[in-house]
Amino acid sequence: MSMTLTARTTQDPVQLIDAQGVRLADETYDPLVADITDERLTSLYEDMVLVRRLDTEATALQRQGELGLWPPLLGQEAAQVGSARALRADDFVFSSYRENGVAFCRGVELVDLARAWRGTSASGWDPFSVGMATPAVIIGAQTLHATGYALGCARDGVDSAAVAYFGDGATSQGDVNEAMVFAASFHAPVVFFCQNNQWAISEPVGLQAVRPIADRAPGFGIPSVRVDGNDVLAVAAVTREALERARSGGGPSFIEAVTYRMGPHTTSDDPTRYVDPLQREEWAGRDPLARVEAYLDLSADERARIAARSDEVAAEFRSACKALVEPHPLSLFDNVYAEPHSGLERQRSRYAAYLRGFES
Ligand SMILES: Cc1ncc(C[n+]2csc(CCOP(=O)(O)OP(=O)(O)O)c2C)c(N)n1
Ligand SMILES: [Mg+2]
Repeated sequence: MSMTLTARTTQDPVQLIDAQGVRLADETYDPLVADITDERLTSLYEDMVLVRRLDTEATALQRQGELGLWPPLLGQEAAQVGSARALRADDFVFSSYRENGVAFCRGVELVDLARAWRGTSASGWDPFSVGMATPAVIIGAQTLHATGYALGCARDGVDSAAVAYFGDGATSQGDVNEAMVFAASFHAPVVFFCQNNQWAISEPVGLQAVRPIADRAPGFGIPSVRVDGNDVLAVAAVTREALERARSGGGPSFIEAVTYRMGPHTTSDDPTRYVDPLQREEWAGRDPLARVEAYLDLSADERARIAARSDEVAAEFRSACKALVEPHPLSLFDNVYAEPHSGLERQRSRYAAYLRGFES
């Protein structure tokens, strides 16, 4: 497993394993991943295989009418696993709907993930048990939550960090820009982790960003880095660097993980109407799993063990999903306020009367 020295400009994404599986030496980032031996890289690879299998199963479950919706993360496994595995348990993640691979790494129970996307709970899981808030569907809102949480960490005097995950499209949203202003002004220990998957639904990134997205952050006073988002090792390295900055009082960082959304925006989308198949094919050649497979050259036994484990995860997810009990419609009104609320009570009783109209 040879190393080739790479020369990098500020525009070039950080890359430690290229698309062919060649390990590239990098004097800045190699020390940050010196402890990631082949054994630990195999573990990251296993995570990516499991996450991909889970994603495929979830997409199939939606097609079979078992999930209400699923936002596939096919192609973005390295960005999610590499960053999530760089976190400590006491760090806190604020994500969008796309980060189901991050949720898996944080230890969100499969049944909780299923209930969020089957729509049998108003939320999904207890955020404090896994250090990850439930997904934000309001584009970019979670960057403000992360910044506020990070300021809380600083005031508590702990060295935990908050990480906000969001997409390329979200960087044009006001919330994200406001979050960066606050984070920079108050040195919040927050990492802005942008997965540039080249699309905001059907809008290509070039329509809203004439320069690399990472270039926006320095204008707010936030250091930024572009990383090959399909290179799990490089993603781990830049995330560790950003976390270290946050922990040591260096304030916020911005990471642009350059990747590609290989599937639809969600299961409600038909990307064949706007994706150029040649572009997709080009990105297929940069697959995040294939390059680690080429680099590690795993034995057939090891591959079989990982494949079997991934089938177990998929089966567990499927059975947990199908066993979920449909909630009573009136449960929608539970847990909205901690104390009785007359306006809500009025709505509840009207809705109860409406439901009674269906009783024969
Ligand atoms: C405030 C807000 N505006 C619009 C939408 C509709 N919407 C849902 S996903 C999406 C595109 C987001 O793209 P990006 O930030 O790149 O994330 P990706 O889906 O690619 O992961 C939009 C506009 C929304 N959910 N919230
Ligand atoms: Mg996007």
